[in-house]
Amino acid sequence: MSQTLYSIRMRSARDGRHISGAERLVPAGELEGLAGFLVRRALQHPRGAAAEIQLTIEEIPPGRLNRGHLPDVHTLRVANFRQGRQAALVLLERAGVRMQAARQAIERLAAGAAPDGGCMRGAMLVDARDGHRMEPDPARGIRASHMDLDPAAEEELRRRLAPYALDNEHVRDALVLAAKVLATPGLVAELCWSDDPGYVTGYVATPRDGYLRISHLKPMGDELGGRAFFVRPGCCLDAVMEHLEKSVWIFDRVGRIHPPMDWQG
Ligand code: WAQ
Ligand code: MG
Repeated sequence: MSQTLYSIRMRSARDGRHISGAERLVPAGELEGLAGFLVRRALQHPRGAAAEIQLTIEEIPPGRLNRGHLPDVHTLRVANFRQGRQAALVLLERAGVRMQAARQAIERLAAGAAPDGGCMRGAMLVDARDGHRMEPDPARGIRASHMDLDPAAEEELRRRLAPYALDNEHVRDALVLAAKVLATPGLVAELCWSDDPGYVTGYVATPRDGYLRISHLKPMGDELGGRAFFVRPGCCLDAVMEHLEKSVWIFDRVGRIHPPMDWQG
């Protein structure tokens, strides 16, 4: 892909409350159609129609493009969100996050990690050893940005996800985001569950195990969700934030999609 790419990002809100965000990297010819699609997505969101919608479009200098691969996908079936959070704890600890730091992050997301008790617009940055939060703005958090799938990889991903009924926007977007997190030096794991009240599946992503879906990480109807990026202690915070928000990544290879299995806690 040698043509110039543009970053297009959408962010929507109502009364200052974050509703949704999305972003892609596309050639100029796709910007107009995609802008319409993203606006429609903001207006028809399950968390409510947006009152304010921001679109940002910027050209990407070709020299800034990095290429990478998506993680392998595993699906762990749990009986309920409590068991799911227990599973997340175990998986995070396995990735090098101290038990207490993992537990605290889960509790913060469950309680609403923003200062007003709602969802943050981005992610918490959490020290993997002592659990302290490092993002400069606890309402905004850190937003992973400037990443997308190569068109051929997107087609391949959709083909591989479809037999498991996983070919939806939540999964595709989250996989791309997790891939960028895993490509960020200094991050040891990510924890995520959605803020969409009807979407209860979340995940833990780690460099070694890949993208580990957990069938329930919150109760149905809950509007609180969020993300925690766990940082290796002593690592350079500025470089981590710069990489997550500014470096440009196209993922052109797809990982394996494993059949679901029951969590054996
Ligand atoms: N960077 C950092 N944090 C973000 C970003 C971003 N680009 N986008 C969203 N967040 C944070 C923010 O706090 C949201 O409230 C929270 O994550 C959830 O975002 O395999 O849909 O877009 O079945 O609601 C995961 C499971 C779905 C997918 C996640 O997240 C699967 C999802 P949402
Ligand atoms: Mg959402």
